[in-house]
Amino acid sequence: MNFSQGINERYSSTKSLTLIGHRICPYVQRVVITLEELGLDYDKVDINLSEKPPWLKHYSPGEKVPVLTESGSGVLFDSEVICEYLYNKYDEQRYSVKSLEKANHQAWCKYSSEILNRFAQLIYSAKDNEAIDRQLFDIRASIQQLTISNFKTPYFSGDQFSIVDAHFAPLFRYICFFGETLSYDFIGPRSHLLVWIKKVLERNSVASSVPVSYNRELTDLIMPLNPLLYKRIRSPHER
Ligand SMILES: N[C@@H](CCC(=O)N[C@@H](CS)C(=O)NCC(=O)O)C(=O)O
Repeated sequence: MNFSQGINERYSSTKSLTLIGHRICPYVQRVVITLEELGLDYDKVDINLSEKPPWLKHYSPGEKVPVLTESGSGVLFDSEVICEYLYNKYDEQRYSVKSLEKANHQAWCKYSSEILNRFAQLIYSAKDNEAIDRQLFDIRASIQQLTISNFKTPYFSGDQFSIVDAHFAPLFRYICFFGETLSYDFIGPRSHLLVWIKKVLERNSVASSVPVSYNRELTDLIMPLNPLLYKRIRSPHER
């Protein structure tokens, strides 16, 4: 029995693709969006990250989600790698994309991960007001870099939604959530980035990649992890 059969049997999954994920994880969202965009049939199994199943370490050395299993093929971890694999295997248009453009896409996907990781640091590591402010400032600076970048609209490559949009989608969701709840302006007025963000967040695959109670679930997640950030989210003008 191979690894992927093992997971499929554990969760009585009948589909060829099974995504091991978490309800609101931004990295998992990227894979859900990609699977939806490519019209693939899959099962999603959400796990509790505070009580990780013991088998997770066999599939993902950092014991992180997402993990994707494909019966007959094997198991993959890491959202960037999983999305790249899926696009390369299942998107017919991807074959015509030139290698330089593919490499350029990968670089942008990596940049989106850098900013996403800063948001993770904000939630998990910035435990006093100074650290929170510094982290917000750094995130804003990385996003400002984006605003001067030469991407097209409405999506990153123009009219076609691409792997880069799938990578930025959860980041855009964070920008909206923290921008609104902390009354923090990450972008500034009149940026063409706003067009891109709006268009991506409106997309069906993106909107349906999180539960409708996403904002409350994210707030509940932050509460025990970072009580000060939680307080600032609840009362943004009180310090
Ligand atoms: N670089 C990884 C990051 C994945 C990641 O950090 N996932 C988080 C959930 S949002 C996780 O599994 N955390 C569990 C842990 O760190 O213990 C990816 O892109 O897939």
